[in-house]
Amino acid sequence: MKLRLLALGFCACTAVFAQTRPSGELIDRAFDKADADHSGTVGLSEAKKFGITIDMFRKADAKKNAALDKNEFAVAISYQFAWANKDRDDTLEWKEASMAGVRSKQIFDAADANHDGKLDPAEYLAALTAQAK
Ligand SMILES: [Ca+2]
Ligand SMILES: [Ca+2]
Ligand SMILES: [Ca+2]
Repeated sequence: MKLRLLALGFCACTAVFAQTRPSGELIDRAFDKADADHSGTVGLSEAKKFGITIDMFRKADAKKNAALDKNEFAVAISYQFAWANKDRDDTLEWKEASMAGVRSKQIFDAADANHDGKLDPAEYLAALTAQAK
């Protein structure tokens, strides 16, 4: 019985995790948009256009080859989210999101899928993807 409860608790956790963390599909879509020249990596100018700051780019560029592969790209996004999330509440309000590269309140509102006035990591990535050319 105790074990079953434990398993239930674990399932609830992973469900929340899956809901708020960007899915692989969301990352794929964002990466494809950010990699404007389809080179398979996101360079610094591509990252800047996507709204990733130089600092976050450098932090995430583990191989130090001035390009982000898909994993590094996801890391850069999560660094930027954590950096902008000054009150550490796991979501970005408009002021925080605007520091994290979300360019307009319209984009912010459109990406706020559950209409709570804040962006969770998945909504944040959706906002960056939506505004990318
Ligand atoms: Ca590229
Ligand atoms: Ca916050
Ligand atoms: Ca939201």
